[in-house]
Amino acid sequence: MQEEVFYSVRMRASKNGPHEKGGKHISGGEQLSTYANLKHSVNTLLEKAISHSRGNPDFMQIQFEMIDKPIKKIQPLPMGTHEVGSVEEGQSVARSLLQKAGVPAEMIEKAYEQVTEYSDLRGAILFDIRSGSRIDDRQQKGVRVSRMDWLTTNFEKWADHYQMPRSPRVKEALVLATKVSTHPATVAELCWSDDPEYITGYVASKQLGYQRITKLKEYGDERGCRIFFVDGLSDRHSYIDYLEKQPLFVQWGEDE
Ligand code: PML
Ligand code: MG
Ligand code: MG
Ligand code: MG
Repeated sequence: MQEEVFYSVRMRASKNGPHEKGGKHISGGEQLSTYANLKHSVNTLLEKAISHSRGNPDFMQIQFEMIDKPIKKIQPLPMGTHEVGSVEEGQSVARSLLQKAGVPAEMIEKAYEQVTEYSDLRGAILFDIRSGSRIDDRQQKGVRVSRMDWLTTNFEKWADHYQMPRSPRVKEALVLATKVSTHPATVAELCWSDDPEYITGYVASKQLGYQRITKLKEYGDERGCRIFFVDGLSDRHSYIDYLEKQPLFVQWGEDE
């Protein structure tokens, strides 16, 4: 039987010009799609970009390209939720989860000192837990994790099973966190949204799973965060290549 061919479909949208000309990041998105479904994928990403709480974009790009490598399938990280009453409580839960995942306390503090500096990047930063410094070379862009998805029917089964909303946001975040944590050099990820109306974030790692924290910033705040804490990264380029290029489907349970 012939394997089905998939396409990576990517969108980025910004305001006051394209990102590379200093525009403000509005939205980004990733899909893996069959040829027959491309129209639907492009529309989903278009819809995401033009109805966004960060504002109306005046630049948007959607592109697709055929995937020429076998697509890995991996199970989603197990999930937990921490209900917190304040940002302070949420951030203290985040710090203790990061420590549990293996990030030394002083490195957590170092990363937090740099959080605001990186809060308007559209991608993630790679933070080395030995040197306490950012080690990607992507400046204002950051690293964009790409070529991943979770088939909607399978995701919805997962969501119903765990009594989670069938939210594309949760799906996309869990897909990304699962992909990132699967690489052996990743110690943990810390993330909260740059969308002003969304204040739940998470800490994720292979051991801890995907640990949601219900309040990591105040409503209205457009400063987001996405840090990958990495260790023993002898080959930074192959790590970034994995994040950007390795195609991967998250799949829950046994069903096809
Ligand atoms: C984002 O919006 O960019 C990140 C959302 C992270 C949290 C999603 C969740 O509720 O689990
Ligand atoms: Mg985004
Ligand atoms: Mg899809
Ligand atoms: Mg966002």
